[in-house]
Amino acid sequence: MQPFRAMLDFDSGSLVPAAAGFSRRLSEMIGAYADQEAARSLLAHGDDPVIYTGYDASVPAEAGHLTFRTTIIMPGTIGTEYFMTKGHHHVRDSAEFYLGMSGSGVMLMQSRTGEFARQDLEPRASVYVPPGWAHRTVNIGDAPLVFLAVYFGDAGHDYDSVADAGFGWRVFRGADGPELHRMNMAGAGQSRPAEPGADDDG
Ligand code: S6P
Ligand code: ZN
Repeated sequence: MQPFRAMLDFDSGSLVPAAAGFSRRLSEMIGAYADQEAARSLLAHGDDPVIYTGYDASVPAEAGHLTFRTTIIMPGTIGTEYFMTKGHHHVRDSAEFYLGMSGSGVMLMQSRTGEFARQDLEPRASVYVPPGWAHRTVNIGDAPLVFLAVYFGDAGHDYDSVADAGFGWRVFRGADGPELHRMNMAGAGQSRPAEPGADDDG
């Protein structure tokens, strides 16, 4: 292939040229949210909101390449839990680089041995996700959260491990703003508020 350049719009998240766009609705990730009743009630009323969209760069999904994509997470909540990505491990444990472009968010990260970390994602903030850390991004603002992710072409995405085990922490809208809750993994709806530091264990 030939060298190329692509233009990023930091406000809209557009990537030009892009190979493809993607979008994820609530119905495609209903199990991700703690308040299953709220999620099912929305769908039952014919409301299946787009939670996030994005654009993929034209890079082969092959070893040796660095691919990249933008994501735009809409503002909103399911119950009181903020809109977020499904979250994944990479099939081949490998690092990833995130860059905040606009909006205000939080990255939740969890290692294969159960350690937890979170980092705020905002314009000009870069976040490094080490190999073996599952990651999920949450929009805690009132505007779309836009960011860039750069990862290995052959990294692959494993969504099942996250869907099966869940994330140990969730972010809810509280009376005074976002609250990070440690989840009781035995019951998805149970939680207790907590305010761990960025590198506290879960
Ligand atoms: C790719 C990177 C992001 C996410 C995107 C959507 O490795 O982590 O581009 O793919 O934010 O999230 P998810 O969990 O649905 O892939
Ligand atoms: Zn990733």
